Amino acid sequence: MFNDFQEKDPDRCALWISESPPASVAGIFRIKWWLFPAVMAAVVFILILVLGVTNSKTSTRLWSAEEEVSILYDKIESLNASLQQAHESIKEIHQLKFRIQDNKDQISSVSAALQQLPLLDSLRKKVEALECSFKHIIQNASTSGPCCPLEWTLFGSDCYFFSKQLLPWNQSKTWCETKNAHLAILSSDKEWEFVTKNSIPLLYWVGLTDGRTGKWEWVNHTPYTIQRRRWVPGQPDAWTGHGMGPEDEDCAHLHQNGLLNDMHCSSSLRFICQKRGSHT
Ligand SMILES: [Ca+2]
Repeated sequence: MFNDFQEKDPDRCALWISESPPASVAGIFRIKWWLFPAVMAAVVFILILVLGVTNSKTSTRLWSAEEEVSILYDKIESLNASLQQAHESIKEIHQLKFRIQDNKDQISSVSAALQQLPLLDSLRKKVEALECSFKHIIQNASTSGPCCPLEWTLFGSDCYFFSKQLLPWNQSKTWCETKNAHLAILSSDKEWEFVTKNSIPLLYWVGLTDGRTGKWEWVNHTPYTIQRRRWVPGQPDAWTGHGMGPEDEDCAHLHQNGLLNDMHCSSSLRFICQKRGSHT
């Protein structure tokens, strides 16, 4: 029966054969021939993709690491600069310390010198007393009255110095003070007469001003009442047209005729110092 079926329906048999043909060795070989390179190409492609992605990730990581290294390098540079600056600051501090020490030594020296000032003043008075004794011996004087330094003139119990140097009023005042004296304070008529006899016909500052309070006073702050007969007529006039500054004329001087005039204190004139005579 089975054979009948094969014989009676050959087309059907052929169809069966074509639907399920037996795999031949050549066919299998052809399939493997193109399949293997394709698989290999796919593998290579995948490998390239994987390597590419991996490489990309590695590159990103390397770039990030480079960035971090660069930042770290900048920080190290900054730290080095800070350290250098700190080093310089330490050097300056050391130098400052030396200077402070040097100033301290100088201050100590000045302090020690200042402590010697009373001794120096005492020595100065002794020298003046000795000078006074010598003067008495030279003059064969029997009295032991007051004495004046060289170039100073004795009148009464005071010594007067008529300068040849010209200075502004304030500097004249200071000059007198360095000689333990003051600008002349004229009290009595005899004193006015003595001083003007020595001052005429030159101009000399005296110790009279209204610059401190607006009222005339002597340099020891003793109030002064204006006596017209002692002043040049029309003075003091507090003139402001001198062009020597905003102040008017606040300082008094003896004019050529021995009378007083107010003048701008910055004017340079001769000056008269006064101090007590020394005793033996
Ligand atoms: Ca005047």
